[in-house]
Order: sequence, then structure tokens, then C-alpha cells
Amino acid sequence: MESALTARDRVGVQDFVLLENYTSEAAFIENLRKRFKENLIYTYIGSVLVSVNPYKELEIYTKNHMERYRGVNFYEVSPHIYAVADNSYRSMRTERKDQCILISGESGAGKTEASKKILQYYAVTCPASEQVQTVKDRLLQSNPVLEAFGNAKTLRNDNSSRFGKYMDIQFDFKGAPVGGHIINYLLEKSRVVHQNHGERNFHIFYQLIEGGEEDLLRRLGLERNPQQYQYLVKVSIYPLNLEQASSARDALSKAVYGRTFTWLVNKINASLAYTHYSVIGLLDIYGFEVFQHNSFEQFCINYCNEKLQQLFIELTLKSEQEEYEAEGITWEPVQYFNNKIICDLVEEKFKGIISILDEECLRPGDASDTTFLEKLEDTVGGHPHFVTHKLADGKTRKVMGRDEFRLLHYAGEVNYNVNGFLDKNNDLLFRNLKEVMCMSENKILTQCFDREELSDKKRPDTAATQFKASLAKLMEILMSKEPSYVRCIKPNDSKQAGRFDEVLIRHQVKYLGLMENLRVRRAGFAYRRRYEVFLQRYKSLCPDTWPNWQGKLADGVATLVKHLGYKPEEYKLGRSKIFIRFPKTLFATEDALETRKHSLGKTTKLQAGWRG
Ligand code: AD9
Ligand code: MG
Repeated sequence: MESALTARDRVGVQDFVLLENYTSEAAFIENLRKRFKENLIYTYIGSVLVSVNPYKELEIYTKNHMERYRGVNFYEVSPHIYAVADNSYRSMRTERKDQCILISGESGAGKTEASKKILQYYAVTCPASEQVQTVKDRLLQSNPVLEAFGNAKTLRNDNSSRFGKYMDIQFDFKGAPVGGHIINYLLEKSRVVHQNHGERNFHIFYQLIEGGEEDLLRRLGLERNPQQYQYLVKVSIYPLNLEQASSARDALSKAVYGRTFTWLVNKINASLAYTHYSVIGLLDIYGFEVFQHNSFEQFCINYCNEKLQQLFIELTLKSEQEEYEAEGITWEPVQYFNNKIICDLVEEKFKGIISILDEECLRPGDASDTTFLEKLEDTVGGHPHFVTHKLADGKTRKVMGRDEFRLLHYAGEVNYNVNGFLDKNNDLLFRNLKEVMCMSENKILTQCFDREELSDKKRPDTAATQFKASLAKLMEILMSKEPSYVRCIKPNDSKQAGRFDEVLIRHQVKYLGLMENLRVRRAGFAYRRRYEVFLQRYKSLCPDTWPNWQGKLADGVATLVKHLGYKPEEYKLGRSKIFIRFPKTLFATEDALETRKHSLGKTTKLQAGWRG
């Protein structure tokens, strides 16, 4: 039989906080690699779940697995997306606090799959009446509909979500899912009129043309062959100087598609609306993006990630601090990088990049992408997180283009090319085209293009300002809930099972801020457990606590650790939990338990800690 020590060597630790050398990125990645090789795709950093896309079907999502995680303490079973789902559900029920699960990671890392697994978990394990069953079905079935309209094949992911999604699952007081509500963010409308080489338009077009009934196609005036349509087979996330007519056509197509998508989300919401008691929100949103060529879209996406990182740091630190205070343990301040400075650089009123961009968009005359960049240089040129080709002494930085600015994000540096920023931010549609849409006989179109909009003299908010406002709302929603985090990692760029591309993974560990996360989590104590859980597991190691401790739990734990020879600097006893500073202390105890069980010819019930 394998000892705990060799198991640990082979499959790594199930929680990164148990890494001896927790500040070492190499040790972090080695632990991921060991586990990935054993098909253990999930690992914790405290309560954060790190998930590596296996690119193959694993037998870990069966009904039996769901049952195994139901109502079980987070630490008693091996790390799993179901444990996160179950933990949020139980916190919602017992603490009566709304929850949210934030899923992040780069394209193809497995965010959408993770969110679907969570939804399936609730659909199977939560109580259901006939009416609830209908809602469960609708919640599950909203996915294929939204994926048809909102997902597309890209170079990175054959089923890439081209919109951000926040979904509330609403529960009644019995804990049954009774409704839902979806908010969509920043659909990549430009895909309707242009796709990069090797990518496709939204799935729905091909599904419609290939799968639509003859009668439907005839009514819509469509041919069966996708090759017929320029928008679906265009080959060259063209130079931009298109003629005015075609750019107006494109603007119309984008507006029609974008608004129809929002109409669709509203329809689904109406079908899911129900009076509810508490909610669990799921956020499946684009992760940090750095490409060879980064434009307005990446700027928005990375800004969104800065905001989420800020929230994450604030909430993680806050919850650590609150736990220490609740347990009566002195708080030890943690040094960390506060990325508020970057959020401000982007979003500050008057002085931030979005304000400057808006100013150029609204300025009549010679405003252009170039003048926007010049204004940025004048206004935020001295900012420590902003760089252009211009050096302070008037010379130029050769490695940067003259049409680029670089932001030093918390996750790394990104160069943004300003070409197209003004157009994309303006997102304008000719008034007469709007009028035509309002007069359409198509009911959906007339709902999407409201007549009131035509009489409204006020210029609509720019794309970036709308996005900023929707992010501010999202932050409010998330702040009002108790968060859980799932950080998804893509193991390679070729969508292959079993390939662990270290360079690519190291990048993501950095962009996801995982080392910082671990540092914050490990700043004080590596391990903490409620007294009853700790005592139950290790009581057999001390004659005074075995087979049962009759006194106070805290006294039992104190007796136990004294017997085990814990030194005072190695642990602290709080009100309801023991806090252990170093993993080695815990490992020694765990090994002692393993030895004892072996000598008795048993295996330990809780192998999860070391066996994945
Ligand atoms: V994007 O930002 O929307 O482009 P996601 O959402 O992060 O991206 P997605 O969930 O779509 O990625 O996963 C990409 C593909 O990886 C899926 O289509 C699956 O083929 C594969 N995948 C992801 N997670 C799992 C998993 N847990 N088990 C098996 C998986 N395959
Ligand atoms: Mg996705």
C-alpha cells in the first residue's frame, strides 16, 4: 500500500496552500503538472478552485459523483467543481446569504463547461416539484439557445462564447430552483460582418442554413448553401477604409444582431421570472486577453478583468481579516499589489482613458484615432502604468508602434493599437436606417428598434461608457453576494488531451493572479479547520482524546496537539478553529495517522488531502 508521503510525491497536494515552497512559481506549476498527469484537473487555493481543461471526457461528472459531493464538507472530498457548487448552495441555505460563483480564464480554458457543470449539479441535486422541473429544464435549455446565437468557432475555441454572461439562479425558501435571470455583456457584434481567417460567424447562421426547414428558408429568402453569403465565408478577436455604404451596412447588421441577442436574453428572462428567496449567480466572462494585435475589444475585456481582480483582492482580504477577527486571532497585514491605480487610469472621470476617448468621439472636426493617442500622451503620459513610443526626453521607444499605447496591467503588459478605437466606441448607426428598422413588419425588429429612440435628441452613450456602467452594476451585484472563485487554465493551444504546455500555463498562472492569491491565503496560516473536524480526524493519535473526548472541543484539540508535540509558534487556537502555520506540521500529523492506520491494516477515510 502506498504511504501518504509517496502519494503526495506522485499526485501533489490538493490545496496549493499546503505547498512547502508556496512562493515558488515552479513548485506551483510542478504541482499542477503532477495532478494533470493523473487526470486530477482540480486543485484548491484555499477555497478558490483551479481547474485545468483536460480536453477529454473524464468519468467524474456522473450522478454518483454529484451524490458524493452533496452536503459534504469542502475538505473531506477531493477538489471538484461540484464541491464549489455544493458549498455555495449550503452557504446560501444556512447563512441565508446570496452567493455568486465567478469563473475566469482565457479563451478555451473551460469556463462555459464549468458553468454548465454547476447548473447540471443544481438541476440534479436540488429538490424539485413539477413546476420546479419546468424551471430546471428552462435553465438548462437556455444554454444551447444562447450558445447558438452568442458562440462561434474561433482559432482558440471551437465553441467560443463571444459575450459575457452573468446568470442568477433563483431559489425558493425550500432551496428549490424556481427561476433565473441573465445579464449579457459586450457581445462581439463585429463578428457578424467580419471574421478572422479560420474563424466562423455565430453558430446560428450555419445551423439555420443547414438545419432550417425548406419552408422557413423560403420565407426568409435564404439559400441552403452558406458559400452564398459573404458574411459567412469571408476570408480576409479587410483594411478598414471600406466605402461608406458598406460600412453603414455593416453597422446595421451589427446593430440588428446585437439588439436581437438582447431581445433573446430578455425573452429567456421572462420565461424564467419567478418570485424567489435567494440566488446563486454564475459569472462566465472573458478572461484577460493578450494577442499579437490588441484592439478596443481587448481593452474592454482587460478593463473588466482589472475590475474583477480588484473585487477579488478586496473580498479575499476582507474575508481573511473577518475570519481572524471572528476567531479572535491577531490580524497580520498582507502586502499586496492594489490594482485600483490601473482601474482609475481607465475609468476616472475627465482624466481616465475612457473619458478621453469619449471626448475625441464627441469632438467635431479633425478628431481621429491619432489625435486620441496624442491626447492620451498629453493627459496620462506620465502615469506609471501607461507607456507609448515617446520617451520623456523626446526620443522614441523603438519597440513600440506609433499607433499603440501599452498598459501595464496587474496581469502583464498589453500593447493596444488605437486604429478603429473611435469608430468602435461611437458604434453609430445612420438615423434613416434606424427609421427603416422601426417601420419593419417583423415584430422582433420593431421591438428591438424603438420609435422613441428616434425622437430622442440625446446622443446615445458610447460603447465604452455603456460597458463601464454595466461593469459598475456588475460589481454592485457581486459585492452584495458571497463569492466563490473558479480559475480555469488551458493546458495547450492545440486542444489536445494530455499535453501540458508549461510556457502557456505559466502565463496563465500569472494572468490569473494565482501566485498573489496564494500569497494572500498563506500570509498567516496554511491550514485551518473547525475543532470538531480536526478532532474527529486525529483523535486516535492521542490516548486522552481517543476514542471520544468528553470535554470542550477546544480543550480536546489543545490536549491533542500538545501530545503531538506542536510548538507554540506552529499554531493558534481560535474560537472555533485551529490555525496551523506551516504545511509540514500538518503533514507530520497526517503521516502519523497513516502509519497508525497501516499498523491496524486500515486505510484512512480521508485520503483526499494527499491523494487528490
Ligand atoms: V471562451 O472564453 O468562451 O472562448 P471557455 O468558455 O473558457 O472559452 P469552454 O468551456 O468552451 O471554454 O471549453 C472549451 C472546450 O474544452 C470545450 O468545448 C470542451 O471540448 C473542452 N473542455 C472544457 N472543460 C472541460 C471538461 N471539464 N471536461 C472535458 C472540457 N472537456
Ligand atoms: Mg465560453
